Amino acid sequence: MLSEMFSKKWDFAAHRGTSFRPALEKLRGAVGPFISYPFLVLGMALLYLTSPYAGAQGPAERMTTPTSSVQTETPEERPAFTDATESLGIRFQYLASHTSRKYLIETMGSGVALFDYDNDGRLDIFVVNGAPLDDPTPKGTIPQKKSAKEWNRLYHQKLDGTFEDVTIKAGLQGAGYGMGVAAGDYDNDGFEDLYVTAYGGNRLYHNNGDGTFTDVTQRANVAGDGWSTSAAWIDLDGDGLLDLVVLRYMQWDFDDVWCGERKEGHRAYCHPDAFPAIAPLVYHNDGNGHFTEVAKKLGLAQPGKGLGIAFADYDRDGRIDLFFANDSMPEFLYHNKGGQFEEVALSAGVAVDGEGHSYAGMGVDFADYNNDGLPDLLVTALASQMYAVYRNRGDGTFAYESYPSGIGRVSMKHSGWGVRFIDFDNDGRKDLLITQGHDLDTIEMTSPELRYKEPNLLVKNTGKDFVDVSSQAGEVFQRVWVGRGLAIGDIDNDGRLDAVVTTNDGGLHILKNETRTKNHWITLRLRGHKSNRDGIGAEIKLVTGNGAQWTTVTTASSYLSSSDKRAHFGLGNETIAQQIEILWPSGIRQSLKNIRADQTLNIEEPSSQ
Ligand SMILES: [Ca+2]
Ligand SMILES: [Ca+2]
Ligand SMILES: [Ca+2]
Ligand SMILES: [Ca+2]
Repeated sequence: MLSEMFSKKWDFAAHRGTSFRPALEKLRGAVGPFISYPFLVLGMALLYLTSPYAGAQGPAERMTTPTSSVQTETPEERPAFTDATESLGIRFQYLASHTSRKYLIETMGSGVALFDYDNDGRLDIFVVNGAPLDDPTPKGTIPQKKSAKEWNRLYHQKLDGTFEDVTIKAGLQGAGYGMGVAAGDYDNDGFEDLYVTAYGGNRLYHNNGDGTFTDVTQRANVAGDGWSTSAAWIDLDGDGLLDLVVLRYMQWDFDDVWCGERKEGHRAYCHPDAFPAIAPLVYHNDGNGHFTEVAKKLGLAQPGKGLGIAFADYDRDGRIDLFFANDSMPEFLYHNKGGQFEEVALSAGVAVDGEGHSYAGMGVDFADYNNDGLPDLLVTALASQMYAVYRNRGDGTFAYESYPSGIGRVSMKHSGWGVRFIDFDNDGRKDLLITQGHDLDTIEMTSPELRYKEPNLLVKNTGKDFVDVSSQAGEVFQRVWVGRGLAIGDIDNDGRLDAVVTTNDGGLHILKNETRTKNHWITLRLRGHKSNRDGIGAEIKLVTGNGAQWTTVTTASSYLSSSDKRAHFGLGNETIAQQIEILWPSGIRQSLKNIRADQTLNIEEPSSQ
């Protein structure tokens, strides 16, 4: 009870720039974790009474207790996604160049972005492609694209909802063996720019606003080297300019290493343990088109095996924190101390699983699934490891809840990559969409109960637990792919979140959400002025008669991919959002009242509170 009160009050007490954490840490250091709670709760309660939130609808109950506002699914409501790729005019094939040498790079790609590059209000798609590999490929090789079939692709969504390939006009054919992509307007000119990661050097493309992009990598100083994976745009120091965090997988080269049985057809991709970890690249945006690498300076240079990145202010101290999903070693949670970061995953309870084991952390999302105002974590992993669910307790620590949440049961035999919490049925509770498929194409020989190709996973958040609803959600969830990237966004602007999925050495798939529901929704497109133009890092609280929901504006999370920056909320049967509170990265707070449902709202950052 006490901890429940604590976690509820924590949100109400949160003010950007006002940190309660040092006080908490001091108290804990002095008197231990349990004795400090009453003091803290008392303080929080006082703050609550003087807070602008006092008297507002309280947050919904946590996952483990049934909520009073649960809406039972009526017979006519049914989850449904269809594969609309071909009918929308997209034919893409990812070239992974699998070889007999089983270079690890072949099985990891690739990523996809959903973003609106021409500001016509319709989401466009950018997909990353590989490059040809020789068999064997000499050590030290940086693979290069040689023909159009290896190009990255930009697809523009036309007025009628179909897509046209505009890669050549845009100048986005790319270079090298691509991995991931991150969209963000780094120069605040109103046009989304693209950062594309690869093995052997990354590229930054400035969006010129006329349908063309310019490769500004050298001038911007953001090429990096080694094997880059997921990247995220986020303003780390609050100067209104998006900085860039680029994860790297490992110290790796085209060495001819045999892993798996020394038997014809049994050679396998090597375990990450065979390669040393490596630090990420963190680029500070200097504001003049130039970036400076600051990973070490910011305390973010701990070597890892980074595959997925997500961010949220988990301890509600007003500063965005970072989570790096590492493969087969402890995960990293970087607490933002204001200018410096401290890696706290172990003490926060998110470094390992419930039994203290590390696992193959791949994709990640950092979002509040139980509507208590505290961002939670989901990290995908390989089959027989379970996806990790970490529920934010509100005291700077997380509870490993893969079993009680139901995620353990639905993920035990699967290997997950891209993941996002999405409220696909607009009932006000964040569900989950996950791309799946093993990294080893030999897995069925060594583990006959597991599968290399797997269907995507759709998991419904019932308010009590997570339930696998894939089998009811359409034929597309019966199809088996080597799923990798996943980006989320409302592609047809009908109020239902759609998805784009990439597959290793396979096609790109548009999953159109055709869920039948009478539920209402609101989508918010933020435009920052003092803050970064995208509003990335803004925290939004939306209150309806059913309770409150929270989200952090981001294009990151998932795996190698970049999602629509617009914030989407399902409103259930409510037709009005009584209140929308936005905490901009600048610290400016904005409050909107009685907003009509079923619309996309453009929100400008006010010049002051
Ligand atoms: Ca567009
Ligand atoms: Ca721009
Ligand atoms: Ca924080
Ligand atoms: Ca839902």
